[in-house]
Amino acid sequence: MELTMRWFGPADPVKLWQLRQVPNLSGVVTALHDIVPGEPWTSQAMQALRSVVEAAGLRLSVIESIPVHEDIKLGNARRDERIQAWLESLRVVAAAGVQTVCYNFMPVFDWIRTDLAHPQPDGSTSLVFRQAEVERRQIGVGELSLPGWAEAYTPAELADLRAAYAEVDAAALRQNLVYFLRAVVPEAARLGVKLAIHPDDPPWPVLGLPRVVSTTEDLRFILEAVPNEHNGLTFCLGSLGARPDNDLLAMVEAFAPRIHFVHARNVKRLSDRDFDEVPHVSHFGSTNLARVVLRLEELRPRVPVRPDHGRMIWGETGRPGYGLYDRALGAMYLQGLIDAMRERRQHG
Ligand code: DNO
Repeated sequence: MELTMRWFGPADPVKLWQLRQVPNLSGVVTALHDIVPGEPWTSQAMQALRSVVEAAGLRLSVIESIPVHEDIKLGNARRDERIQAWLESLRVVAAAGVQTVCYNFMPVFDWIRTDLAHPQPDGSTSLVFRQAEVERRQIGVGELSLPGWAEAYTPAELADLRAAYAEVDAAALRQNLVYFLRAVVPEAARLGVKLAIHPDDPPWPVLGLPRVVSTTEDLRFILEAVPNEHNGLTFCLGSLGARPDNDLLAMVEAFAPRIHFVHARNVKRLSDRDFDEVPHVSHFGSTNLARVVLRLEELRPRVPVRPDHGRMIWGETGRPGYGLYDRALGAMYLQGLIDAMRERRQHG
């Protein structure tokens, strides 16, 4: 697989020159983070992003994400207009030579954690999720704050959105996803861009909001609803692996041709609905990460993979989950697995 890392643009405390020094890292995963969801991206901004990445000696491999506006997920009167804007962004991304686009279809909140700096026995901190905690807390400003969404809405907007979702159950959300896919996949195919939906994180309904990208059945439904290879998956081991009934190896076997992007990270499940993020190294987590990555390398040798969330180690401070050090360790673990598989392939 192509080794990549995520970069949050010029405001990211982790710099491109630092990523460039991670051995064998070739690709960058990024987005136009300054453009508000729903606004079409401009080719000028996109080309500028590409130039910055290339000037650092790296390749712009994946866009993560073009945000899907809530009007699309809600399926309301403005969805067609929002879809047109999304397609406009997609065309701009394709024109910059990017062939893989990650997106998600989680209502209101993207990934959710209850603690972004939970102390671990070795003195590091990591992101953790406790179901009881999320249910106990009132969501509002300053609560469950997360990089990405906490600042995205005012409390009034949040209340409106949650009220709008009261009308949208899982079946409706699924239909809205199919509507979106039918509108965007043909254009993605024409542009030669692989779309890769990111699974729900965590992969179950949270805060009374439906989620429809969580299980094997969900993924199968999505892939079959629009049977085109440009309608594909981001295989996020950490998201899917938080759920004990998700058999990741079986999912890889079932969906390999449609897996266009891989997020590798490890979680330790403490119960059916509680987990800690742990080092990438296989035996720390509840998933046999090494086995899944080896199989992915075997079946999908060309797709981009990135180490996902890291812990905070060695005194680093920064964006929770996205410091440099532990993600670089994760990158090297992945590189080791990829090399092992290549050796095996070439020399038996
Ligand atoms: C979290 C990420 C997600 C992901 C989006 C994709 O760290 O994996 O925020 O980027 O869900 O749309």
